[in-house]
Amino acid sequence: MTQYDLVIRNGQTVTDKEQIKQDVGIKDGKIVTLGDIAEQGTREIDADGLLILPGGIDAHCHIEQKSSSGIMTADDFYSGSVSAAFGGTTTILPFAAQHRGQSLRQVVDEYMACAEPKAVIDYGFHLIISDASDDIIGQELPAMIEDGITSFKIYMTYDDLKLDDYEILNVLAAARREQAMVMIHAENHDVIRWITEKLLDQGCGAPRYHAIAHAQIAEKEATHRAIALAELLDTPMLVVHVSSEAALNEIRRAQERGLKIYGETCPQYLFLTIDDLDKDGMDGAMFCCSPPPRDKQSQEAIWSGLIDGSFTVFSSDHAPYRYDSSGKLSAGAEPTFDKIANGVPGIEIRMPLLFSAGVTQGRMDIHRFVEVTATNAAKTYGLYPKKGTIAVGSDADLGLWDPEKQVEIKADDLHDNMDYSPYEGMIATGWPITVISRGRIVVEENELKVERGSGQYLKRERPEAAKPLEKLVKEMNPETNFNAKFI
Ligand code: DUC
Ligand code: ZN
Ligand code: ZN
Repeated sequence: MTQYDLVIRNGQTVTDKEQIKQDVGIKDGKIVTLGDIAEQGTREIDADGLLILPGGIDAHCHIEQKSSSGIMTADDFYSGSVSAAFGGTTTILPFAAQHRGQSLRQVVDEYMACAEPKAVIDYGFHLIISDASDDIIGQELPAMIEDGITSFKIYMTYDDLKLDDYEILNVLAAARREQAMVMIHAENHDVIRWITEKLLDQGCGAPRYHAIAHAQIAEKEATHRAIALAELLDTPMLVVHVSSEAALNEIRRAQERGLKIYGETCPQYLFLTIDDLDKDGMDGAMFCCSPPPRDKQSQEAIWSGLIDGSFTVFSSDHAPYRYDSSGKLSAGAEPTFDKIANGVPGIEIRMPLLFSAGVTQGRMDIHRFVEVTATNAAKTYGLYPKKGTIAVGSDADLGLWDPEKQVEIKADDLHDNMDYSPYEGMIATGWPITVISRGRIVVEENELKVERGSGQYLKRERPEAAKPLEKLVKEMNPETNFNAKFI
C-alpha cells in the first residue's frame, strides 16, 4: 500500500521565504514529504507550470453575522466558505459577534452551531466584544481564550458597539494578562457623529457623503489614541481595515518605537476610491464600508504599507449585504448614507486581485504575497505552523495557482450569495485552479468537490505575537501595573 494519499508533482512550492521545485507528499491531511518522491500516491496531480502556495487565511470576514442594527449578511457558512475556497483561501476567521446583554459562551455556541454543518474549509472565530462589563471581561473572556478563541475585536465607534477609553483599557489589561490578540476598529465616534449631523442638516444624504462623514482625521485620531492606550499597558494590538495614509503613519511610528502594533488592510483600500461612492442614484451604496475607500493618493500609500512590511495582514473584511431590501437598502429605497448597511464583499477576490495587481504587475514579490495572505495571519492568530506555510507536519492546505490564467471578475461567476461585486469587470491575471484543504481537493476544474460541513473548527493557540515585550515588562510599574515610563 502507498504511503501517500496524494502526491503533487512538478510544481514550484512557494513560502514566505523560498520557492523550490519539488514534489509534495500528503498523508492523512498533512504534508509528510517535500522533495523527490518515487512512490506513486493513491491520487496524483501534475502541477507543471503551477505555483503551489499555502492556502490563504482570511483573518477578517463577516459570515452569517447580524450587524448591530440587525441586518444579516448575505452569506452563511456554506456560501461564504465556498466562495473563500474558490479564491484560494483554506482557512477563515470570521467573527462571533456579541450583542449587548449576551454572554460570550452563548454567542460562540450559536456561531459554532451555524458553522459546523455548513463550512467546507477550516474555520475559527474572533469574538466581537460590545459589552465590557466586569463579568464579561474578568470571567467570560478568559474562559473563551482558554477554549481557543485567542483574539477579539473591539470598536471605538457605532452606538451599539463602541467602548470608551476606560473600557478599552480594561479590555487591553485582560488581553495582556491572558495573552490574547486585540483587534481594534479605530474611528473617532463623535467626529463621525458631528459631521454626519451637519451633512444631514444640509440635505447631504447621498452615499458619497458617507466617505466625508468618516473623515481621515477620525481614523487617524482614533488610531493614535488606541496605540497610546495599548502602549500604556504594553499590550500588543492589531488595527483592522486601515484605509488612510495618516492612520498607517501612526502604526509605522509605533512600530519604529519598537511597539507590538500591527496593521491590517483590505482590497477595498487598494482597488476602490471615493469616486465609487459617487455613482448615479443609490449605486454608490454598493461601495459604502467603514472606513471608506479614500483617494488615489491614499491607495498608493496603502500599497506602500503592504509592500514595505508596515501591514502584517491582508484580509477581505468580507461584509456582504445585497443591493436590495435585505441588505444595503433595508432602510428604504433611498436611505441617507448613515442608514446604509456598512460593508463590501471580497472573500473570493482577496487573493486573486492582490496576486494580479501585486505579483503579476511587479509591485510585490511572491513571498510577501504569501506572507500577507497566509503566513502572518497564522502567526498573528495562533495557527502557525499548522496553517500558513508549506512544511513537513503542516496541514496540507494548498492553492495551485496558474500565474497566467486571466479571469474577469463578474458577480455572476463568484460563489458568494451576492447580487453585485464592487470589482465587476476588473481582470485578474493569476488564479488558483486547484484548492486543497487538509489533503482534500476542495476545488478542481471550477467545481466544488467536498460536502457541506466538511470544514473543521480550529481551536487556536495563544499567539506568540500577543506576548508583551520583554523590555516593557521590566518597565511596568509594580503598583499600578502600567508602563512606568508614563508616570
Ligand atoms: N467594520 C468592519 O469590520 N466591517 C464592516 C464594517 C465595519 O465597520
Ligand atoms: Zn470594523
Ligand atoms: Zn469587518
